[in-house]
Amino acid sequence: MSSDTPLGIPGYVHVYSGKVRDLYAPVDPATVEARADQLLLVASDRISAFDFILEPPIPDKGAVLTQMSLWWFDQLADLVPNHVVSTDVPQEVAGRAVLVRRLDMVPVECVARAYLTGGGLKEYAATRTVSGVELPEGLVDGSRLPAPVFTPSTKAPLGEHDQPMTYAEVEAEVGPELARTLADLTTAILRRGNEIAAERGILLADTKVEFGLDGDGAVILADELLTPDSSRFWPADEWEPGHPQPSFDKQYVRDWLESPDSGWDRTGDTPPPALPDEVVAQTRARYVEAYERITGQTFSA
Ligand code: Q0Z
Repeated sequence: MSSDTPLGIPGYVHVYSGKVRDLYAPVDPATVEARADQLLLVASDRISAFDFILEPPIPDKGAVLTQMSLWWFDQLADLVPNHVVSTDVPQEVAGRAVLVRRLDMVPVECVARAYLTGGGLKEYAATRTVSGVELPEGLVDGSRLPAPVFTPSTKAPLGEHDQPMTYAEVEAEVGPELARTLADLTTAILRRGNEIAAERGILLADTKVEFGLDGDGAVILADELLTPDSSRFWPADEWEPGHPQPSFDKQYVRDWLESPDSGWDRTGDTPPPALPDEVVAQTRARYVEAYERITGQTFSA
Protein backbone atom coordinates (compact mmCIF):
# COMPACT_ATOMS: atom_id res chain seq x y z
CA MET A 1 0.00 0.00 0.00
CA SER A 2 1.56 3.29 -1.13
CA SER A 3 -0.93 5.88 0.16
CA ASP A 4 1.73 8.59 0.18
CA THR A 5 0.66 12.19 0.61
CA PRO A 6 1.64 14.15 -2.48
CA LEU A 7 4.24 16.83 -1.99
CA GLY A 8 2.92 20.28 -1.03
CA ILE A 9 4.35 22.77 -3.51
CA PRO A 10 3.92 26.45 -2.64
CA GLY A 11 1.81 28.18 -5.30
CA TYR A 12 0.42 24.91 -6.70
CA VAL A 13 -2.49 22.60 -5.98
CA HIS A 14 -2.25 18.85 -6.40
CA VAL A 15 -4.52 17.59 -9.20
CA TYR A 16 -3.71 13.92 -9.77
CA SER A 17 -1.09 11.25 -9.13
CA GLY A 18 -0.15 8.38 -11.41
CA LYS A 19 2.10 5.50 -10.42
CA VAL A 20 5.32 7.41 -10.80
CA ARG A 21 4.34 11.01 -11.62
CA ASP A 22 2.26 13.76 -10.12
CA LEU A 23 0.24 16.56 -11.67
CA TYR A 24 -0.28 20.01 -10.13
CA ALA A 25 -1.98 23.21 -11.25
CA PRO A 26 -0.44 26.64 -10.66
CA VAL A 27 -2.50 28.93 -8.43
CA ASP A 28 -3.24 32.33 -9.96
CA PRO A 29 -2.18 34.82 -7.26
CA ALA A 30 -4.78 37.34 -8.50
CA THR A 31 -7.77 35.03 -7.98
CA VAL A 32 -6.15 32.41 -5.67
CA GLU A 33 -7.76 29.84 -8.00
CA ALA A 34 -6.06 27.08 -9.98
CA ARG A 35 -5.11 28.25 -13.47
CA ALA A 36 -7.09 26.44 -16.17
CA ASP A 37 -4.43 26.86 -18.88
CA GLN A 38 -1.33 25.24 -17.34
CA LEU A 39 -0.18 22.17 -15.41
CA LEU A 40 3.01 21.24 -13.58
CA LEU A 41 4.12 17.72 -14.50
CA VAL A 42 6.35 16.30 -11.78
CA ALA A 43 8.38 13.12 -12.27
CA SER A 44 9.10 11.29 -9.01
CA ASP A 45 11.97 8.90 -8.27
CA ARG A 46 9.46 6.05 -7.90
CA ILE A 47 10.06 2.94 -10.01
CA SER A 48 7.62 0.20 -10.94
CA ALA A 49 8.30 -3.41 -11.88
CA PHE A 50 5.97 -6.39 -12.17
CA ASP A 51 3.13 -3.89 -11.59
CA PHE A 52 4.37 -2.86 -8.13
CA ILE A 53 5.81 0.44 -7.00
CA LEU A 54 9.09 -0.57 -5.43
CA GLU A 55 10.93 0.72 -2.39
CA PRO A 56 13.15 2.62 -2.10
CA PRO A 57 12.94 5.19 -4.92
CA ILE A 58 15.82 5.49 -7.42
CA PRO A 59 17.75 8.71 -6.69
CA ASP A 60 17.57 11.22 -9.58
CA LYS A 61 15.30 9.03 -11.73
CA GLY A 62 12.69 11.81 -11.99
CA ALA A 63 15.29 14.38 -13.04
CA VAL A 64 16.97 12.04 -15.54
CA LEU A 65 13.66 11.23 -17.23
CA THR A 66 12.47 14.85 -17.22
CA GLN A 67 15.72 16.06 -18.79
CA MET A 68 15.60 13.27 -21.36
CA SER A 69 12.00 14.15 -22.33
CA LEU A 70 12.95 17.81 -22.73
CA TRP A 71 15.89 16.86 -24.94
CA TRP A 72 13.65 14.74 -27.18
CA PHE A 73 10.96 17.45 -27.39
CA ASP A 74 13.67 19.75 -28.70
CA GLN A 75 14.99 17.18 -31.20
CA LEU A 76 11.50 16.51 -32.57
CA ALA A 77 10.21 20.09 -32.50
CA ASP A 78 10.25 20.29 -36.32
CA LEU A 79 8.05 17.17 -36.51
CA VAL A 80 5.39 18.09 -33.94
CA PRO A 81 4.73 21.00 -31.55
CA ASN A 82 4.88 20.11 -27.84
CA HIS A 83 3.23 21.24 -24.61
CA VAL A 84 6.33 22.61 -22.83
CA VAL A 85 5.95 26.14 -21.48
CA SER A 86 8.83 26.50 -19.03
CA THR A 87 11.38 24.61 -16.96
CA ASP A 88 11.42 27.41 -14.37
CA VAL A 89 9.79 25.41 -11.56
CA PRO A 90 9.69 25.54 -7.76
CA GLN A 91 12.93 24.54 -6.00
CA GLU A 92 11.13 21.58 -4.34
CA VAL A 93 10.88 19.89 -7.78
CA ALA A 94 13.87 21.49 -9.52
CA GLY A 95 15.05 19.48 -12.51
CA ARG A 96 12.19 17.00 -12.39
CA ALA A 97 9.20 19.14 -13.30
CA VAL A 98 7.96 20.98 -16.36
CA LEU A 99 5.28 23.62 -16.67
CA VAL A 100 3.07 22.69 -19.62
CA ARG A 101 0.07 23.96 -21.60
CA ARG A 102 -3.09 22.33 -20.38
CA LEU A 103 -4.61 20.61 -23.39
CA ASP A 104 -7.75 18.74 -24.23
CA MET A 105 -6.20 15.26 -24.12
CA VAL A 106 -6.94 12.78 -26.90
CA PRO A 107 -8.51 9.68 -25.28
CA VAL A 108 -6.16 7.21 -27.00
CA GLU A 109 -2.80 5.82 -25.88
CA CYS A 110 -0.76 6.24 -29.05
CA VAL A 111 1.69 3.35 -29.25
CA ALA A 112 4.07 2.52 -32.08
CA ARG A 113 6.23 -0.58 -32.32
CA ALA A 114 9.49 -0.86 -34.27
CA TYR A 115 10.45 -4.27 -32.82
CA LEU A 116 8.22 -7.19 -31.93
CA THR A 117 7.74 -8.07 -28.25
CA GLY A 118 5.18 -8.02 -25.45
CA GLY A 119 1.55 -7.68 -26.50
CA GLY A 120 2.51 -7.20 -30.16
CA LEU A 121 4.35 -10.53 -30.17
CA LYS A 122 1.35 -12.31 -28.64
CA GLU A 123 -0.99 -10.92 -31.29
CA TYR A 124 1.50 -11.80 -34.07
CA ALA A 125 1.86 -15.37 -32.80
CA ALA A 126 -1.91 -15.81 -32.94
CA THR A 127 -2.74 -14.00 -36.20
CA ARG A 128 0.50 -12.93 -37.99
CA THR A 129 -0.86 -9.41 -37.67
CA VAL A 130 -0.20 -6.59 -35.22
CA SER A 131 -3.05 -4.15 -34.75
CA GLY A 132 -4.51 -5.41 -38.02
CA VAL A 133 -1.27 -4.94 -40.01
CA GLU A 134 -0.11 -8.08 -41.84
CA LEU A 135 3.50 -8.99 -41.19
CA PRO A 136 5.97 -11.44 -42.75
CA GLU A 137 6.14 -14.95 -41.31
CA GLY A 138 9.06 -16.11 -39.20
CA LEU A 139 9.30 -13.10 -36.87
CA VAL A 140 10.33 -13.86 -33.28
CA ASP A 141 10.58 -12.03 -29.94
CA GLY A 142 12.79 -9.02 -30.62
CA SER A 143 12.57 -9.01 -34.43
CA ARG A 144 12.72 -5.63 -36.14
CA LEU A 145 9.49 -4.88 -38.00
CA PRO A 146 9.63 -3.88 -41.68
CA ALA A 147 8.30 -0.45 -40.60
CA PRO A 148 6.92 0.97 -37.33
CA VAL A 149 3.31 -0.07 -36.70
CA PHE A 150 0.70 2.04 -34.88
CA THR A 151 -0.83 -0.13 -32.11
CA PRO A 152 -3.18 2.17 -30.14
CA SER A 153 -4.75 1.25 -26.83
CA THR A 154 -7.39 2.54 -24.47
CA LYS A 155 -6.42 4.73 -21.53
CA ALA A 156 -7.19 2.47 -18.60
CA PRO A 157 -7.96 3.92 -15.16
CA LEU A 158 -5.10 3.72 -12.61
CA GLY A 159 -4.41 0.12 -11.60
CA GLU A 160 -5.95 -1.35 -14.74
CA HIS A 161 -4.21 -2.34 -17.95
CA ASP A 162 -4.63 -0.58 -21.28
CA GLN A 163 -6.59 -2.61 -23.83
CA PRO A 164 -5.64 -2.75 -27.51
CA MET A 165 -7.85 -0.69 -29.85
CA THR A 166 -8.38 -1.37 -33.52
CA TYR A 167 -7.71 1.43 -35.97
CA ALA A 168 -11.47 1.52 -36.67
CA GLU A 169 -12.11 2.07 -32.96
CA VAL A 170 -9.71 5.02 -32.95
CA GLU A 171 -11.52 6.46 -35.99
CA ALA A 172 -14.87 6.03 -34.22
CA GLU A 173 -13.48 7.73 -31.09
CA VAL A 174 -11.77 10.76 -32.65
CA GLY A 175 -12.84 10.82 -36.30
CA PRO A 176 -10.94 9.56 -39.35
CA GLU A 177 -8.88 12.70 -39.91
CA LEU A 178 -7.45 12.92 -36.38
CA ALA A 179 -6.96 9.11 -36.31
CA ARG A 180 -4.72 9.34 -39.42
CA THR A 181 -2.77 12.25 -37.90
CA LEU A 182 -2.21 10.34 -34.63
CA ALA A 183 -1.04 7.21 -36.43
CA ASP A 184 1.30 9.10 -38.78
CA LEU A 185 2.77 11.27 -36.01
CA THR A 186 3.28 8.35 -33.61
CA THR A 187 5.14 6.23 -36.16
CA ALA A 188 7.16 9.24 -37.35
CA ILE A 189 8.20 9.98 -33.75
CA LEU A 190 9.41 6.41 -33.23
CA ARG A 191 11.19 6.35 -36.61
CA ARG A 192 13.01 9.61 -35.89
CA GLY A 193 13.74 8.51 -32.31
CA ASN A 194 15.34 5.31 -33.59
CA GLU A 195 17.46 7.15 -36.17
CA ILE A 196 18.91 9.24 -33.34
CA ALA A 197 19.14 6.48 -30.70
CA ALA A 198 20.81 4.03 -33.11
CA GLU A 199 23.80 6.36 -33.43
CA ARG A 200 24.15 6.00 -29.64
CA GLY A 201 23.82 2.20 -29.45
CA ILE A 202 20.22 2.11 -28.19
CA LEU A 203 17.18 0.57 -29.87
CA LEU A 204 13.73 1.98 -29.11
CA ALA A 205 11.56 -1.13 -29.41
CA ASP A 206 8.29 0.76 -28.95
CA THR A 207 6.88 3.89 -27.43
CA LYS A 208 3.69 5.33 -26.01
CA VAL A 209 2.94 8.99 -26.62
CA GLU A 210 0.01 11.20 -25.72
CA PHE A 211 -1.43 14.04 -27.73
CA GLY A 212 -3.70 16.91 -26.81
CA LEU A 213 -5.58 19.55 -28.75
CA ASP A 214 -5.09 23.25 -28.14
CA GLY A 215 -7.87 25.86 -28.33
CA ASP A 216 -7.47 26.02 -32.13
CA GLY A 217 -7.74 22.25 -32.49
CA ALA A 218 -4.01 21.87 -33.26
CA VAL A 219 -2.48 18.51 -32.33
CA ILE A 220 0.21 18.96 -29.66
CA LEU A 221 2.59 16.34 -28.26
CA ALA A 222 2.05 16.12 -24.49
CA ASP A 223 3.20 14.11 -21.49
CA GLU A 224 6.70 12.59 -21.58
CA LEU A 225 8.69 11.61 -24.66
CA LEU A 226 10.90 8.61 -25.45
CA THR A 227 11.93 7.89 -21.86
CA PRO A 228 12.52 4.40 -20.43
CA ASP A 229 9.12 4.76 -18.65
CA SER A 230 7.26 5.30 -21.93
CA SER A 231 9.39 3.20 -24.26
CA ARG A 232 11.40 -0.01 -24.28
CA PHE A 233 15.11 0.85 -24.48
CA TRP A 234 17.36 -2.02 -25.58
CA PRO A 235 21.17 -1.98 -25.72
CA ALA A 236 21.92 -2.46 -29.45
CA ASP A 237 25.05 -4.53 -28.82
CA GLU A 238 23.03 -7.15 -26.90
CA TRP A 239 20.16 -7.32 -29.39
CA GLU A 240 19.53 -10.94 -30.34
CA PRO A 241 16.08 -11.78 -31.68
CA GLY A 242 14.58 -15.06 -30.45
CA HIS A 243 14.20 -14.33 -26.75
CA PRO A 244 13.20 -11.45 -24.45
CA GLN A 245 15.75 -8.61 -24.68
CA PRO A 246 17.38 -7.16 -21.55
CA SER A 247 15.68 -3.93 -20.51
CA PHE A 248 18.17 -1.05 -20.44
CA ASP A 249 16.88 0.42 -17.18
CA LYS A 250 15.17 -2.24 -15.06
CA GLN A 251 17.05 -5.44 -15.77
CA TYR A 252 18.98 -5.37 -12.46
CA VAL A 253 15.72 -4.83 -10.56
CA ARG A 254 13.89 -7.61 -12.37
CA ASP A 255 16.79 -10.04 -12.16
CA TRP A 256 17.23 -9.43 -8.43
CA LEU A 257 13.50 -9.74 -7.69
CA GLU A 258 13.38 -13.04 -9.58
CA SER A 259 16.60 -14.36 -8.00
CA PRO A 260 16.69 -16.53 -4.85
CA ASP A 261 18.48 -13.60 -3.11
CA SER A 262 15.24 -11.58 -2.98
CA GLY A 263 13.26 -14.45 -1.42
CA TRP A 264 10.21 -13.15 -3.33
CA ASP A 265 7.63 -15.33 -5.08
CA ARG A 266 6.36 -13.33 -8.06
CA THR A 267 3.42 -15.74 -8.43
CA GLY A 268 2.31 -15.29 -4.82
CA ASP A 269 0.32 -12.42 -3.36
CA THR A 270 2.94 -10.59 -1.29
CA PRO A 271 4.47 -7.31 -2.42
CA PRO A 272 8.15 -7.36 -3.42
CA PRO A 273 10.86 -6.74 -0.79
CA ALA A 274 12.86 -3.51 -0.61
CA LEU A 275 15.69 -3.26 -3.14
CA PRO A 276 19.23 -3.56 -1.75
CA ASP A 277 21.54 -0.53 -2.04
CA GLU A 278 23.58 -2.23 -4.78
CA VAL A 279 20.52 -2.78 -6.99
CA VAL A 280 19.38 0.82 -6.43
CA ALA A 281 22.84 2.14 -7.33
CA GLN A 282 23.14 -0.01 -10.48
CA THR A 283 19.66 0.99 -11.59
CA ARG A 284 20.40 4.69 -11.07
CA ALA A 285 23.61 4.25 -13.08
CA ARG A 286 21.64 2.70 -15.95
CA TYR A 287 19.19 5.63 -16.11
CA VAL A 288 22.12 8.07 -16.10
CA GLU A 289 23.89 6.02 -18.78
CA ALA A 290 20.76 6.04 -20.97
CA TYR A 291 20.51 9.83 -20.59
CA GLU A 292 24.19 10.42 -21.34
CA ARG A 293 24.26 8.07 -24.33
CA ILE A 294 21.09 9.48 -25.86
CA THR A 295 21.82 13.17 -25.32
CA GLY A 296 25.63 13.14 -25.41
CA GLN A 297 25.49 15.35 -22.30
CA THR A 298 26.77 14.63 -18.78
CA PHE A 299 23.94 14.25 -16.28
CA SER A 300 24.22 16.57 -13.29
CA ALA A 301 21.58 16.51 -10.56
C1 Q0Z B 1 -1.16 14.24 -18.57
C2 Q0Z B 1 -0.04 12.34 -16.22
C3 Q0Z B 1 0.23 12.30 -13.84
C4 Q0Z B 1 1.88 13.28 -15.16
C5 Q0Z B 1 -3.21 14.55 -17.94
N1 Q0Z B 1 -0.50 19.02 -21.26
C6 Q0Z B 1 -1.48 18.34 -20.62
N2 Q0Z B 1 -2.73 18.85 -20.57
C7 Q0Z B 1 -3.71 18.20 -19.93
N3 Q0Z B 1 -3.53 17.03 -19.32
C8 Q0Z B 1 -2.31 16.44 -19.32
C9 Q0Z B 1 -1.24 17.09 -19.97
CL1 Q0Z B 1 0.32 16.46 -20.04
C10 Q0Z B 1 -2.20 15.14 -18.65
N4 Q0Z B 1 -1.56 13.20 -17.84
C11 Q0Z B 1 -0.80 12.02 -17.48
C12 Q0Z B 1 -0.51 11.98 -14.98
C13 Q0Z B 1 1.41 12.94 -13.93
C14 Q0Z B 1 1.16 12.98 -16.30
F1 Q0Z B 1 -0.22 12.00 -12.63
N5 Q0Z B 1 -2.80 13.36 -17.44
